[in-house]
Amino acid sequence: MPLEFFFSPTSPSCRAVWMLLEHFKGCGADYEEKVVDVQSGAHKTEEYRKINVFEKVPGLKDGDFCMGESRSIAAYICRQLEDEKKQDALYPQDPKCKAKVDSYLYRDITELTKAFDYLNIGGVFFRGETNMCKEYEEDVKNYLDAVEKFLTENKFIAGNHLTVADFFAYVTTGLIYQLSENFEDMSSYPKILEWRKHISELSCHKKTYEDPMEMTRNAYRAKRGLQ
Ligand SMILES: N[C@@H](CCC(=O)N[C@@H](CS)C(=O)NCC(=O)O)C(=O)O
Repeated sequence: MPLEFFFSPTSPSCRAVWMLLEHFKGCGADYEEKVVDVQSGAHKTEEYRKINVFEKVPGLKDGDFCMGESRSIAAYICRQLEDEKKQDALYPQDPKCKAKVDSYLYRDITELTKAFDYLNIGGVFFRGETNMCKEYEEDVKNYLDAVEKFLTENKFIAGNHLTVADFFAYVTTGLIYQLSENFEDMSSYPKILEWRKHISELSCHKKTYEDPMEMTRNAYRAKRGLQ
């Protein structure tokens, strides 16, 4: 039975997991896409609560095992689909390598929330507001500086090979870079640009990142009255 992935294609919380599943699909591990219509409240039904009791996307079903929370879903998927002896695993077994990945994943929860606050995602999409919240701009810059530093020291976020941390960091940095007009010029972040180019060449990129992100960007800009 393939893994069943419950998600909304435009949700930033789902995107890294979707990229990961599509990446594994490219290596032969299939999964089933189950789109959850969050707009119509499909995540608040009795049926969906069996997948994720917190009524959030993403959710995952593996036989009769169900779980929520994107970062732990990503770790679980890797444990199920990766060869445990693999040296360059997306979710490493080695305690120190795994700790570096986990360390970014935990931090990413805060950084994604700050990016949401800065972009005023709630206000723009649900309350008719058109402003970003500039008071969070410094936090967002500090985050990008930290990512630039990681990528100056190593080729990827948590070391010298691609891991799940890269998928999550790609989504969070991308929200800032692609939605905020104040970060369109990323020339002071050359390592981030080089790393993003590398990830954009993965076969999962167009379907699970580029196309849905373009929809998100168009919707966000239209709501803010920008062209
Ligand atoms: N920490 C959770 C966050 C999930 C989350 O907030 N998902 C949003 C979509 S981006 C959602 O389900 N929103 C629906 C709601 O809150 O009613 C994760 O990473 O999985």
